[in-house]
Amino acid sequence: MNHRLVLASSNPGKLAELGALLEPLGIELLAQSALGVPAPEETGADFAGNALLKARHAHQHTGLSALADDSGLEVDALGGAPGVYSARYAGPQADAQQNNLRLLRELDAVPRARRTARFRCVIAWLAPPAPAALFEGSWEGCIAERPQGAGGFGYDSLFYLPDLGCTSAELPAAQKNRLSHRGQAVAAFVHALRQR
Ligand code: ITT
Repeated sequence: MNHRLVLASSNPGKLAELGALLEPLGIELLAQSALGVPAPEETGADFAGNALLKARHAHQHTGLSALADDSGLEVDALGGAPGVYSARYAGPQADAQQNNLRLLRELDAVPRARRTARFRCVIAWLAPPAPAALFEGSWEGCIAERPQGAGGFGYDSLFYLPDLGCTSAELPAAQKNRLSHRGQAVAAFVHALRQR
């Protein structure tokens, strides 16, 4: 395959994972920041709305086909929070460590059996004149009582995978990419790209 896409993300963790998944397939990703595209305000009501908004914004600024990833963590005991607010759970300028601390605080009194959660990812692909297309993935786990592991980004050090006996921050990058919400959404996107 030989495709060039602007990647509508400013998150270095996502850029690294999407690059590792797509570049070996001959899909060249240009980070929107390298093309001077500012990050848009994420005003969508759900992951799909935000993914579409980001893809449209990057396409409008560059004229290139665009790919966007909107993702986040849904915790059952918190009614699905932080959800679309995952990146700014502890405030608009919060970093991953502050978000993780807030998550641990919110779950302080919640026992292990009720700490179930999932990562969700929606990828939007906009390559006019075709209509925008959406691809989804989700990854089940639970929230650990303390951080473990240094890989990945965001909430990975708290996302415990009972079947594997470790957090997603303890997985080699390639294994996380094979299993993750993002890896699943990318696989569906690649399948659709091959059909076009
Ligand atoms: P862009 O919008 O620029 O892509 P963002 O970080 O603002 O970057 P989102 O609004 O989609 O992106 O928020 C996603 C957040 O969800 C991210 O910042 C992490 O906190 C969390 N997240 C998503 N995927 C994750 C993963 O694979 N591992 C850990 N945390 C993840």
